[in-house]
Amino acid sequence: MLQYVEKVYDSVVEKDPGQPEFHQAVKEVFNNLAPALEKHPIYRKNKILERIIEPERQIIFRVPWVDDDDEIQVSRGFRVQFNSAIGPYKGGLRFHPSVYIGIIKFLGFEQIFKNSLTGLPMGGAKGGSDFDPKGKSEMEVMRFCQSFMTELYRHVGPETDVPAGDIGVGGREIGYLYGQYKQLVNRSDGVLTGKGLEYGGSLIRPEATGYGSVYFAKEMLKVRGEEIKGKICTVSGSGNVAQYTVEKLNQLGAKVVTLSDSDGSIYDPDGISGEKFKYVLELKQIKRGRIKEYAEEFNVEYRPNKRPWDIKCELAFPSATENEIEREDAQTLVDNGVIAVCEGANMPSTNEAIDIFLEAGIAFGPGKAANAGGVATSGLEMAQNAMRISWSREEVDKRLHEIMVNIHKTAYEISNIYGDPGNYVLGANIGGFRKVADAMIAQGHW
Ligand code: NDP
Ligand code: 2IT
Repeated sequence: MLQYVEKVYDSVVEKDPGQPEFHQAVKEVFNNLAPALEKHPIYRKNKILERIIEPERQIIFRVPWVDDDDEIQVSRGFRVQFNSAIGPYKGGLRFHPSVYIGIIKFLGFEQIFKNSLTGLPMGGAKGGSDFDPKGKSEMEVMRFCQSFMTELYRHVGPETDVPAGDIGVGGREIGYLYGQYKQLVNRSDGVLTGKGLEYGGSLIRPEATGYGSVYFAKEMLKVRGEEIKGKICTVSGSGNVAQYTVEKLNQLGAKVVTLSDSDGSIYDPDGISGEKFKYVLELKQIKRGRIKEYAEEFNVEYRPNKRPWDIKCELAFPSATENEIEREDAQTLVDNGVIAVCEGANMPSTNEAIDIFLEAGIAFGPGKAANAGGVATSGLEMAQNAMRISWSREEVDKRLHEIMVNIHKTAYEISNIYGDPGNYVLGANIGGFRKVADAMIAQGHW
């Protein structure tokens, strides 16, 4: 890292020492920016690094709610509006007990560059709560969402900040949040994305992150004269992103042999497809059960507390959470002959794991590029809401596909320009950064 870049990075750690995930995300981006800063001194002159690491606004609020035993519970709510240089703040909400300001800042920081890469006018933000939806009744989830929006509504709006889903926030939660927003402002507008189809949602938004991740993998493989068809794939997680990654991989003729959740993973060497895939959707979307039940239902191996990465595969799609591929997992994947790793989750690989992938010369799709299909399709939902129309499945899917092809092209071309062809980490970081930095300069010093 250039000495100057290192100095700015050190100041981040010094100012907020208790936020390791945020430091990790900044380091990953900063590692690649030195050559761009040398080539374009205007960024340093305008103090872009010093400005970009400081969120424009951070909101932390009390979320009181009443549980089914009539007890008052108090959760903590967050919205970090990180950067609005290229458009209204945009990014998901995460409900998970591990949420604190450091997690929201890492996700918000990633979102700035990811949204820039989509080519759509969206700034970066993230929010959420330490509320744990697991094991809560339908009414408890509803009351929590209503209380959360009772504060959040004054900070968001279709031209200001447009939240969406992330871990623990899917169609059900977006519905309750939207209902409460409408009660409070007496307006039907596109303040959230991931809405139900009946009230302004977009076709393909539920599928978009998973589909997009596979479209990105397809482009990376194309460069290497390879294809998805016939490949053995491991997928982690079993939530929204994992489910639609599996669906698209099956459609393209690959075989998916693993899924996981925070309790463990399943290994099905015959492939998770057909009726078995339908069972996963029902298990996770309706029953809200555990992935262990799949192993019991279909008599396959359940591996308690184990991630999928020791299972031999050609393509790996980490789609659960941050830091789920550590150094040893990365080495195991490489030793077992993995060709491509495509990040459906945000920051699933540690920086040490990324180094192993890059050194091994495999195709590595970093999250901010590979999982951008979700937010890109959120951008398409915003566009449809603004026009008061809805596009067909085919129309949205075609646009999503085009966007993923373009993100791949941008990242690949930039990796070439900077002399490290096929390094998508470098390509995505510089590609995402430059548009935001140029917009910040154009709009003056604020
Ligand atoms: P879901 O809540 O639908 O699913 C999350 C999955 O990951 C579950 O299987 C969950 O298991 C598992 N998981 C969550 N936390 C942990 C943990 N600490 N350790 C092990 N497993 C865990 O979320 P999504 O599928 O929407 O999100 C998955 C990832 O994709 C996240 O990193 C998210 O930020 C990212 N992402 C999501 C997008 C979207 O549009 N939804 C867009 C781009 C990225 P369990 O049920 O046991 O908690
Ligand atoms: O991490 C992400 O890009 C998301 N959770 C989706 C954000 C969005 O606004 O659709």
